[in-house]
Amino acid sequence: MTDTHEHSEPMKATGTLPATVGSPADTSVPPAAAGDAAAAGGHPYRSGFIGILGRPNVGKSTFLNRVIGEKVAIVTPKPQTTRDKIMGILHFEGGQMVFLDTPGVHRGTTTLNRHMVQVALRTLDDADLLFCLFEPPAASLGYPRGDQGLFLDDESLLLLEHLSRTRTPKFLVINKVDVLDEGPVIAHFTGRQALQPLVEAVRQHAAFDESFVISARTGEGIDALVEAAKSRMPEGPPYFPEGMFTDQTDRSFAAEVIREKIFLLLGQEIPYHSAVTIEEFDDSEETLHLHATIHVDRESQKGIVIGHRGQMIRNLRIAAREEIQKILGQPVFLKLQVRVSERWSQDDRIMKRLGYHL
Ligand SMILES: Nc1nc2c(ncn2[C@@H]2O[C@H](COP(=O)(O)OP(=O)(O)OP(=O)(O)O)[C@@H](O)[C@H]2O)c(=O)[nH]1
Ligand SMILES: [Mg+2]
Repeated sequence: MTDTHEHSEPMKATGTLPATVGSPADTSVPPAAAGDAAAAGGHPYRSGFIGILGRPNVGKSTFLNRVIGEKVAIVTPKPQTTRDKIMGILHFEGGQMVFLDTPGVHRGTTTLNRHMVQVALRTLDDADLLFCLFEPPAASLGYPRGDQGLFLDDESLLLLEHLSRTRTPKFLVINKVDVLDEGPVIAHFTGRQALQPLVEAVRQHAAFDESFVISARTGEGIDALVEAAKSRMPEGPPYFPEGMFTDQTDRSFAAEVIREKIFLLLGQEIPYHSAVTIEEFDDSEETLHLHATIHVDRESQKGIVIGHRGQMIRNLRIAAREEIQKILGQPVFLKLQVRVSERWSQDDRIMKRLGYHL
C-alpha cells in the first residue's frame, strides 16, 4: 500500500460503521448520549441526517461529492446512475452532518427500479432535513415547455407528491443554475428569470422551509446552503469518527467505479441491465488485487460488453483501474469477467446475491 495519494488515508478509515449507526433511522439518540458529546465551550454537539432527493439526473451525487470534497458517489450524464443510498459525512466545529445521496425518484417496473425508489423514499421520514433538488428547464430534456411557461415532469410530480406528505423540514434546492447563464431558456424567460416559473410550479405542490439556488458543478451557492443546514442540526452524538467521510468500503466503491465506466462507455440499455460484484479484494500487498464480475441480463448483452475481440471489456478495465488507482492511491491489478445472470433486475433472490439490500 502506497501513501502517495491524499485520498488513501481517509478512504481507509471508511471500512467499518460504528456499531450504533446502520441507517438514518438510528437518528433517535437518547439525550444522554448527546450530552456526552458536548463540544468544548459548553455548546451541545449537533448532528443529523440530510436526505438528498430528486428525480434522476438532477445532480444529487455531484452535489454530495462537492459538499464532501471527495468522490464518494459515481456520476454520469445518464439517469438512474445511483442505485443505493450513499453516505457522505461532513465534519464541522461542534458537529457533523451526514448526507444521504439517494437514487432518483422515478416510475419503473422492475424489482431494481422499485428498490431504488424505495431507498430514496425511506429517507423522507428518517432524515432530519431534506434537500429536494430540481433543475432548470434548459438542463433537462424532461420538462415540456410551452407558451404558458413550464410544466413539471411526471417524475418531479411524483417526488412532490411524496414530499407533500412528510413533515420532515425541507429545503427547495435548484441545481445547475450555471446552465442559465448560457442563454434563453423558455419562450418568455431568459437567464435566471427562468427559475421563477419553476419555483412557483414546485411550490404549488409542496411547502418548503427555505429555498436555494446552487450549482453543484461550479460550487455556487453551496456554502450558503450548508450553513443553513448546519443551523438546523439537532443536538446529537458524533455518529462517525473525525476523518471518516463515507461509510462506503473501498471494495464497494471499486464496484461502483466499474459500474460508472459501464454507464459511460456502453450505450442503450446495457448500463441499466448491468450489475457488478467483487469476487476478490486483496490489499495485503502493495498492489491491490481486484477480481470483478459484470452481470448482465441476457446472453446477447454479454457479447456487447466484451466487444469485438475483447476491445470493450479492455476499455472498461483500463478506465476503471485508472480511477480506482487514483482514488485509493495504490497500484491496482483488475481482472474483469462478464456473466449472464438471467433477468437479475427482475428477481429478488438474484439481486440479494448481487449485494442489493432488498
Ligand atoms: N451544468 C451542470 N451540470 C451538472 C450540475 N450538477 C450535476 N450536473 C451533471 O448532471 C448529470 C447528472 O449528475 P448526477 O450527479 O449523476 O445526478 P444524480 O441526480 O445523482 O442522478 P441519478 O443518480 O441518476 O439519480 C451529470 O452529467 C453531471 O455532471 C450542475 O450544477 N451544473
Ligand atoms: Mg446519483
